[in-house]
Amino acid sequence: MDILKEISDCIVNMGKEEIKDLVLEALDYESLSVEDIYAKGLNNGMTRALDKFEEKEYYLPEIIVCADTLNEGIALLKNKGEIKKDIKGTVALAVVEGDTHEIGKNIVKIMMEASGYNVIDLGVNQKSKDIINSAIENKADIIALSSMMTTTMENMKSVVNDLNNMDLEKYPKIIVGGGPVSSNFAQEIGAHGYSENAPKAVSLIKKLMGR
Ligand code: B12
Repeated sequence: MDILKEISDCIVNMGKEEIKDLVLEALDYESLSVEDIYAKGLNNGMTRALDKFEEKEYYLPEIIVCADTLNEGIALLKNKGEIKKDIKGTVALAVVEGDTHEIGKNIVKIMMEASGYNVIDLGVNQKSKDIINSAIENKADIIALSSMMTTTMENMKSVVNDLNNMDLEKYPKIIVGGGPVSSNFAQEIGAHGYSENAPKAVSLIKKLMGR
């Protein structure tokens, strides 16, 4: 079988143990380029895995292992040269002020990076002004906010209001997520979107960015 197809299948099949040998075979025996291995092998596999999630064939635990497998492959390629990724956009990702729950935010980050977005991870317990300043500095297309507590989700509203009160040429779009957050809440505070989990967050930003 074509080695690039084998790499792509390995991501879809969560072959965390096998991916290293396949990528090394593609590099050392087949002398394929880093770009082809990334685009036609690794990235192709992750896109197929995310399609399976959309079709409800895969759930979050499978997607996390697929992304781990992808990252093992990417780590090997990084040692061999620059990967020319087609960066689809920049996302400034933060957990809002008062909240230090970071597991969900980290999964969202893995998924967005695996799908070709440049993620500026601002960390947890972030003040509105710091989130907005970093987003502007990094020319973010999207500000993605996470909160796991009813007591901190209100701080998402401050980010929306503070951003709207600024005089900018181009405004990043704001998306929100986390345990207590809902689509109604997102609408109420004037955010541009909500999703209940990380793979759907990727579809959401794709939609908001028109790609
Ligand atoms: C793990 C955990 C902790 C860990 C956090 C470890 C860490 N490094 O993150 C520790 C032990 C430190 C902790 C501390 C506290 N916790 Co706590 N914690 C939890 C727990 C058990 C799981 C949260 C979690 O990680 N879920 C798994 C992730 C994967 O899910 P997720 O975050 O929802 O993320 C997914 C989606 O929501 C979405 N998503 C997430 N973010 C975003 C962002 C965007 C933009 C999008 C689109 C999508 C998206 O995608 C993610 C992946 O699919 C929950 C209870 C529960 N079962 O939910 C309580 C819970 C959140 N904690 C709670 C509380 C009260 C606290 C403490 C105040 C406890 C205390 N008295 O000290 C402190 C708070 C500290 C602080 N200031 O933040 C309460 C909150 C109640 C409330 N008010 O709403 C909960 C609900 C427990 C409860 N039933 O009472 N906690």
